[in-house]
Amino acid sequence: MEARLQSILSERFGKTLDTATKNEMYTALLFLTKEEMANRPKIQGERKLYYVSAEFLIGKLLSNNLINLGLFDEAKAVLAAHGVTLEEIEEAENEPSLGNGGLGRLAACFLDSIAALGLCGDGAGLNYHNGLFRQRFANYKQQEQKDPWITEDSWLRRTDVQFPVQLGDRTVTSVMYDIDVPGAQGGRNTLHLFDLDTVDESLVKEGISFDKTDFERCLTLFLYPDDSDDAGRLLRVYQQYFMVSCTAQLILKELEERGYSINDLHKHVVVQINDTHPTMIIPELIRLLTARGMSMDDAVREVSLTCAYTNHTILAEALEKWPVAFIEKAAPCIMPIIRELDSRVRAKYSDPAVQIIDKNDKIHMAHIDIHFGYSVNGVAALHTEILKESELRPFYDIYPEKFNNKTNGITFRRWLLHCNQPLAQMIEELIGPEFKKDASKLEDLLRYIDDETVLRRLLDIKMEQKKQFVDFLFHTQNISIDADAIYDVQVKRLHEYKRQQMNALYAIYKYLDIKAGNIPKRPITMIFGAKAAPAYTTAKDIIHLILCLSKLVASDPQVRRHLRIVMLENYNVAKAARVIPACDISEQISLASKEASGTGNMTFMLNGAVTLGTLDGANVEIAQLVGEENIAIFGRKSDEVIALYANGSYSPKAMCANPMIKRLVDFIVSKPMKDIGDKTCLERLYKEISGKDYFMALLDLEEYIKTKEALFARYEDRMAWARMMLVNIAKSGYFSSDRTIAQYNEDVWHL
Ligand code: 26Q
Repeated sequence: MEARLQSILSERFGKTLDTATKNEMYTALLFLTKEEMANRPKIQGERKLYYVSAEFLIGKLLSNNLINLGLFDEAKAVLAAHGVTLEEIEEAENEPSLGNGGLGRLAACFLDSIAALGLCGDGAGLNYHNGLFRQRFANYKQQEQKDPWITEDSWLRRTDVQFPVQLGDRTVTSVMYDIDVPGAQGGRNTLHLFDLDTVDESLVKEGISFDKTDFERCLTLFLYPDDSDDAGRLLRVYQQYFMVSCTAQLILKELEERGYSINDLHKHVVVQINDTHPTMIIPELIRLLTARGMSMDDAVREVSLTCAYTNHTILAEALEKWPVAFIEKAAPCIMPIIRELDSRVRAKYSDPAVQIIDKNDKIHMAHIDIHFGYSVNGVAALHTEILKESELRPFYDIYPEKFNNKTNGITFRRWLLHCNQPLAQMIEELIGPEFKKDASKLEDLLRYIDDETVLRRLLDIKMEQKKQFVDFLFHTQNISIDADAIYDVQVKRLHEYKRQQMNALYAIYKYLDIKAGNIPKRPITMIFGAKAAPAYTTAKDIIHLILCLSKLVASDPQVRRHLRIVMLENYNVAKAARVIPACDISEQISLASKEASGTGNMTFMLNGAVTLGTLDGANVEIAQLVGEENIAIFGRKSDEVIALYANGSYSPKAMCANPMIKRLVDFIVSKPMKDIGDKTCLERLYKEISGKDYFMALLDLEEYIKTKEALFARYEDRMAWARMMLVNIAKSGYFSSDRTIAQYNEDVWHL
């Protein structure tokens, strides 16, 4: 490898490994890795999966690719011999933030696992020129900046594959870029990202706003452009139709190249629809098949046997419904097909709840997937049960055989082998290397449950990771924190149902308690990281609250020794890989029934954090695996919450009858807070929480505080804590995305 790197550096930059800059070294490694991947055979199969998704939150790829190519250790050694670390080199890589959060990161983990299992499956999505915005803090508020990531040398490979797509009354020509996905055991798959050559990056001037009228110039400029206006919403439909039309044309082109007939589509192709954003692939495939001479009946049947749908959310506002007029304008070719599908449903079922086009002329995208796909899955056991019993109940009554659960997972190659190398090394010393291929082998760690030397090493590794994080935080945000404190971490997208505001109310509780003279046994560092959707006012107000609290605490010499509140700026995949290995307590505190699964909860567990959480999403399965003595569970159960919504009896005003709760909520608009922050934002948030509290942050607040205090107390018995860490790591094997993908393949894909 050393010789090849030297030759790339000399050819391209006239440099050597000792004279090259870090950027040049990165580029040399990028070239070498791309060449290695290109030399690998494509994974082949009789049946091919297309995982279609509007998001692929792949994050930086260099280390992940090196690991899968088996070149990671060698690369580290070569660099070390020249006085640099791979970590330093990786800083030169831009992070492709091509996703919002969980759903996009899941798609990236899945691509890694599909390739690792040697399954023939490609991803298909859009080549956004800007990822999710870059977050900056100014005046204790979030500001959004564009986040371009494509440079002359990147992981993208331009292909000569082009397709015509009719958008509105114009026909555009797509261009396809490919990113190789190497499998950990050999071979490679591909992520296909579609784009338009006419897209004009100079359209973006200030922040992230741009003229949305000319879709040929702005189609793939941004991931989910702000949809607070009609132009934004319409652009999103253009994006979705463009994505699925290109994918459908690719599928049929490859089917033909592989020598199969369109009449056998479902025998050779399976399409996994990642939430409803790619739903239009169903009518588009039907359209293309009928255009090739297939009858409507046959096309509908063939496509229905080919497509499978995953639901990722039960929040009403996230269930996509598009006005007929939008589809008519943006994707006129498929509107007749959607009407045909709607009339087929009407002919069979009279229940308005299962119809595709409702009485307000809105198209329910999920209904298309459920009627005209062969599989519907939720992403954690509880979530799937809620889909069957309440959210999608009328559909479950019609098609019980279509419903199945696939509990999410994460790729251990990125979330252990890469991000926590000391831990991976220790595990290998203790139980051998098999866990790298079969994560369930991690259970062998339980042999060491009473081994004090092992437990102490576990604590030492955590301390080492915390020190690294201390350096990182200082270097990136100029904030100094103490590695001896308890690190209590909540990092995820900002949403009221995830209840960052409840955690902030805990911070107020702790602040006031310390002011009253109750000094905690050990300092506590509360770490937050979250981006708020640009148009989501309450979410932005919660960020403002956290940043103001952070300032209040940091500037109080009496308090800051015992409590710190840190908000990570621009939380992304790279920052996750830094903070998760350093975490002691993983905050998974969503309102029960609202978090479909969560995947951060799994990543923290794998890295030896103890979960403080509600019985929501995959937390339920974590609790079953580790046992109640190795997790801190609190709060109302999902059925109680569902009942509260059903009978409308929840009232934040009633909760404020508790003087302790009232005091914490009132503090949001207290003088010390208004002296720091923006009165309008704080008052608006106060009104929201004390008057509406739609996601019931106050409901579980008291129990949350008690449970958290008790968990902090348990931290003091270091051996007992290390034992909890060990059990969590040992039991996390179930959450490997290799397991999830094996189950999709077994039950749904049959590749
Ligand atoms: C909806 C309507 C209009 C425009 C956009 C959307 C939209 C955009 C993004 C709806 C949903 C999303 C993203 C959802 C998501 O990330 N869900 C998360 O998926 C994870 C992987 O399954 C789960 O672990 C999380 O629990 C779930 O919140």
